[in-house]
Amino acid sequence: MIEQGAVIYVAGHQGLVGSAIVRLLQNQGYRNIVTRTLQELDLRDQQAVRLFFNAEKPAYVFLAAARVGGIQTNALRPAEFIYDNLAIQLNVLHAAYEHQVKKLLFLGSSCIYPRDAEQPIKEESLLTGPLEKTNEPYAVAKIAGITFCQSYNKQYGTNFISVMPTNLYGPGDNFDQKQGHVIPALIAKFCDAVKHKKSAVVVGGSGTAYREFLYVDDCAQALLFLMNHYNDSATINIGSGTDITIKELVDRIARITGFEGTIVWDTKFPDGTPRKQLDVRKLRALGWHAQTSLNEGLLKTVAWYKKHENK
Ligand code: GFB
Repeated sequence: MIEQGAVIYVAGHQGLVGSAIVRLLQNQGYRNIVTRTLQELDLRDQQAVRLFFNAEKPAYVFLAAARVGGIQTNALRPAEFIYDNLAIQLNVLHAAYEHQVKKLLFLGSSCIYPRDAEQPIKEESLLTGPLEKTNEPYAVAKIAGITFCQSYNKQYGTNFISVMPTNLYGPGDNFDQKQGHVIPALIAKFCDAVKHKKSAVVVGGSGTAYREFLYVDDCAQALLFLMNHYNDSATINIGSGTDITIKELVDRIARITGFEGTIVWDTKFPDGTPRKQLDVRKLRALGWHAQTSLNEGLLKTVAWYKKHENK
């Protein structure tokens, strides 16, 4: 278990997952939480990262810093996705080893699995088939991070665990209608349409793709649970265990935001991988399962967005 007075570094504390981890650690009474904004510490700068670890000497690290984005931003910025994610991982993981960090949790993503993996996707499916093209640079970077953790654990005896969450959403997400993932992008679109009394909302794809979603505060609970109870080099999935079609998701978000106009499907927009539901039996066997239903999570996220949208 993380000792109450331990120095805990949360890399990426202003992002969706990082901010949820900080909220949870604070609620649990941890007081020695170290964070740095991008302006204070660019994790792509190896020397700056080394100086930071030397100064702060964290015992535990949650590596939740990454360049992330929805399907379209992955397609538009492949070079930034692979460079930034590889650079961040290389610098933080190596510095954690050099500075004898007690334990590090590396955050991957469900998009690391083969596009046509058997559903629900088991951890063992990794590298058994071609990746989904729309987010291959990001997936390759994350797979490199997993191999990095496993290699350092083997050669140097580090304790770096690699966890693979499904699609996450919730307070603190990026609600940009173009750059965001599907749930925040749709919430922003529908709230905007209701606010400005628009008669139609354009949504992407065919609506036939399936996606699994996990509320980010549930994910933070799982991350702390694994930091305290999981010490194996093998990856472990984190998910809600259920998935729905994008069409069903669109209908739910329209209903929750009170939009009653027309929904227009932009079928030129990519559907991405047809399905990527995670097999979460390994995590459930350890004693953790998600608490927040999709409806409850969507209600909380829409309320949060309305309160913060013009901040
Ligand atoms: O979250 P998302 O953008 O990415 O979800 P992925 C895309 C799915 O939602 C596709 C549909 O099937 C889209 O056709 N969709 C419908 C929309 N309307 C919209 C919209 O307005 N915006 C967006 N973004 N999608 C991501 C990876 O894949 O999964 C990331 O790109 C990361 O790197 C994340 O791994 C977990 O779920 O397809």
